[in-house]
Amino acid sequence: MLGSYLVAALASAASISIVSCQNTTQKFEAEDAVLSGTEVDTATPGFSGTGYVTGFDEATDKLTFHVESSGQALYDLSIRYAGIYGEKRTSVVLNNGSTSEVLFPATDVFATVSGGQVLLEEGDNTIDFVTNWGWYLIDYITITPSAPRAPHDITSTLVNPNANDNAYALYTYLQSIYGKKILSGQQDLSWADWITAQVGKTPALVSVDFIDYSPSRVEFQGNVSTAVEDAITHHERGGIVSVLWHWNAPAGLYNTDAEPWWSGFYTEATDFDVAAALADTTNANYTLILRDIDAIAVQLKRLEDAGVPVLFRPLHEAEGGWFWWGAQGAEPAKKLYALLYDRLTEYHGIGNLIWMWNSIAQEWYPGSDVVDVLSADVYAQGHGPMSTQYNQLIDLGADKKMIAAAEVGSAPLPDLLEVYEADWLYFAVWGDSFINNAEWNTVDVLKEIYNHEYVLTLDEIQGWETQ
Ligand SMILES: *[C@@H]1O[C@H](CO)[C@@H](O)[C@H](O)[C@H]1NC(C)=O
Ligand SMILES: *[C@@H]1O[C@H](CO)[C@@H](O)[C@H](O)[C@H]1NC(C)=O
Ligand SMILES: *[C@@H]1O[C@H](CO)[C@@H](O)[C@H](O)[C@H]1NC(C)=O
Ligand SMILES: *[C@@H]1O[C@H](CO)[C@@H](O)[C@H](O)[C@H]1NC(C)=O
Ligand SMILES: [Ca+2]
Repeated sequence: MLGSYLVAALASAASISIVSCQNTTQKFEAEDAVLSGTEVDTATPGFSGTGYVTGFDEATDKLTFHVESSGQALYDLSIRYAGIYGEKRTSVVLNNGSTSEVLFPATDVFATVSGGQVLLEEGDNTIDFVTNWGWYLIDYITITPSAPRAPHDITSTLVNPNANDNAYALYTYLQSIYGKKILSGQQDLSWADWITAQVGKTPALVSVDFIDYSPSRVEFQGNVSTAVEDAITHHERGGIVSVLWHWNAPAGLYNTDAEPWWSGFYTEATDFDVAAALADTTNANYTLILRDIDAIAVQLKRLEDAGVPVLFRPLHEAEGGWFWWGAQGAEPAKKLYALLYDRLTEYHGIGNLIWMWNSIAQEWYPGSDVVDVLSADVYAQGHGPMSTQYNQLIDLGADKKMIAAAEVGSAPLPDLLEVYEADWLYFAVWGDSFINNAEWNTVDVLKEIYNHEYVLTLDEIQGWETQ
């Protein structure tokens, strides 16, 4: 997570193909829709109808389509747009409620992207496109009734041939609930305990951050991380544990007032070049990468020795580029992941990990032989089902990998998850300024979610190791 990328719903949107015996696709021209702060234009050729809509420059500028449905039903939304000013994002708001974000890749001409799915109610519905990054052209949208989701086809084995029994116990349990329930989750034990106090239920899953075990932080700070102890605490009360790692760069921290040492996981706070460091194994910076991985191995080993299986999510949000491990593009990020995987599983022989990947784009994917669970971090307000990202991850993993909402700003509403068949394995809300911020989650909504029959809480998963 963190600050400036509240819109970290990274996606390379793939176009959908509509296969149907009868053509039930309905098309709506943007120039015939309701404009608010936006305008019709015709300067860029290749549009359908009499023009397209542009002028998304103020935050509240929008385009509203009115769409009728004969009953409540799920539809695939497709958007014809042009990204002539580069890659952009739009916010799609359904019936003034749930908001999703759609990435518009840069294009020279009009092109089609999937806008995910929309659940239309009987009668009139509104689909708004609101500025977000702005500076795109919208030609038309189509909606097509969604086909039912095919059954999942999840791989029964973990990628590490030496995965231990604890990792398998967790993986087997996760498969048993996948598509039937969602695990509630929270970043940081202290915020999980805050939920217990506010909501009266405790998250099933707690994610901890190994940030403060990064050697380049340890050398600066006087305090000691308690992430391992926190994970063990949650495990001992019957919970499920995930680990992420805001890896402070091994070297090259600017450590200025603007970019202090503790921001050293951000691309903008270090000149550490991951591509150069990985280019040659005799490089001093390659050695520093190994030093850091070995420091993390010590902590993971403590969890392994304590019998704690871990949903391990390293190099998160790589494709965003805002962390140094993603700053040089897909190839170095994948190479670093491969090194991390080999070093931890083979050199250190760590067997308690379920390996998670946390980017959506195909070109960033390290491969199905080194990833057990796919995930995305989605910061969008409104408690929506995040079905765009879910469907993209289904495509990425050919539906053979379970899919988690590893970081969210707003916890998803279970009724929407069920009707969208967005079968996220778990959701984990980020900590300070998200879980405790009514713009993202009111306590009342959290109570509704945590008490919902579809959502598993700590009390409901007791004994999962032996199920
Ligand atoms: C189906 O309808 C849509 C919208 O009217 C149109 O764009 C598309 O070309 C049609 N497809 C076929 C196969 O007729
Ligand atoms: C959405 O809000 C607008 C005003 O902000 C209102 O005119 C419209 O009727 C609302 N639409 C729905 C579907 O509630
Ligand atoms: C560790 O130190 C940093 C910086 O000195 C501080 O921001 C952070 O809150 C400390 N963490 C804990 C767990 O005490
Ligand atoms: C290692 O990285 C640091 C920080 O970016 C850089 O200053 C140094 O030149 C690099 N060393 C080598 C041998 O490339
Ligand atoms: Ca048009």
